[in-house]
Amino acid sequence: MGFSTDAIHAGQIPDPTTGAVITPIYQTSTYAQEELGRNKGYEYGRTQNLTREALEKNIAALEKGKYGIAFASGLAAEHALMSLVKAGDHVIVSDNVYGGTFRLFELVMKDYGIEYSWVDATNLNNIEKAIKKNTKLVFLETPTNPMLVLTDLAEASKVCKKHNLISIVDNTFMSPYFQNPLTLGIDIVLHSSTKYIGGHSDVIGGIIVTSDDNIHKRLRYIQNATGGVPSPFDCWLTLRSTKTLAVRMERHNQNALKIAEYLCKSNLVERVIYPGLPEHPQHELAKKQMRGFGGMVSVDTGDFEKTKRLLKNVKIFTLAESLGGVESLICHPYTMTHASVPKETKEKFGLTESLVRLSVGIEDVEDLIEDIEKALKTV
Ligand code: P1T
Repeated sequence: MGFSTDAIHAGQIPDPTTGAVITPIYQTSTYAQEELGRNKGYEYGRTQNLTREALEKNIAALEKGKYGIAFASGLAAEHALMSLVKAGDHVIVSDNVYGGTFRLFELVMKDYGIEYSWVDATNLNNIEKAIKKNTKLVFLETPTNPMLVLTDLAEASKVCKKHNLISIVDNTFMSPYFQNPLTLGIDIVLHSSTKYIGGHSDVIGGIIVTSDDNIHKRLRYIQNATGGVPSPFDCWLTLRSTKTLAVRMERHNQNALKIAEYLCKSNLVERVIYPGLPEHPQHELAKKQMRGFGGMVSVDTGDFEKTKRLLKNVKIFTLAESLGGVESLICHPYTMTHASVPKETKEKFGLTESLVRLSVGIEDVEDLIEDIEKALKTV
């Protein structure tokens, strides 16, 4: 099936009781059991929920995987992934990931005895060099938040397979519409479904997709045992959103490219980062492993005062955390999304105080460009 057909139909069957075309919100914490030891396969809401199952099947299909496992947030999903390792194990992570991922790994999981190495994964030799006897997982984010740096996933998966390591990709920025890491040999895909998958800035969620039976079995067990599950209503909202993912992503992509091109020509900023620009150092890799370039554009004005003016004076772009919604957002990663990351680490990969991250929405692009231009020109 094509992407949009799957997005609209996969995992969704008319309701067995009424024939309702849209999967209902099974808002129940428990299920009546016919007699001791006999039930309809549903015992307790944390363990099984039909709205959640529909969402899991739907996103698994979009990511070309066998199994989806939904969580209450992207970070709850990442936390569950860390249950695949135990004290004394080592995890390799691409540097410059979402600040909350850094915080979870470095400032929480490390205290449980898990060891992390942060590597520049644009060069796969760095992954190979970081491998130790106790390495179990490789966690990659591509393109990264907010520097939009890429890792070659086909090559990275080869390195992981050669050393018997489980590979994980945070695919939040591309959504399943533009990138499918499992088809490039990656074992596990993770999304903050709060972002493009949810698409309307009204729901927090996370989802993991894999085709590996053993990994699925373990994560399904962890989902129930640790309990970070999404509510039936949140699953329903997310399912409603995936139906339009393809059309939204096309428009995000078109708008972001136009804004990136405009900013490149404008002389109002110092640096524009967008994988769809031929100037992006990994533009060829982006074309190879992605089907589009997404809606995220990072811009360095070169001057913190100018950045503050831009953040303050935009009218259509809203100054806020998060991304991937239909409405355009603007953010200051240095003090917002990446506040937990030490100053030196941020500056090492170019995340300066004057950097601004745009989550380009699906409004009329002329209005968005005018909004940025006016704000940049304000003295
Ligand atoms: O917010 P949550 O649903 O828990 O997802 C965490 C997360 C994971 N991975 C990536 C790449 C992310 O960008 C995020 C969340 N990011 C933001 C809130 C942000 O503004 O960047």
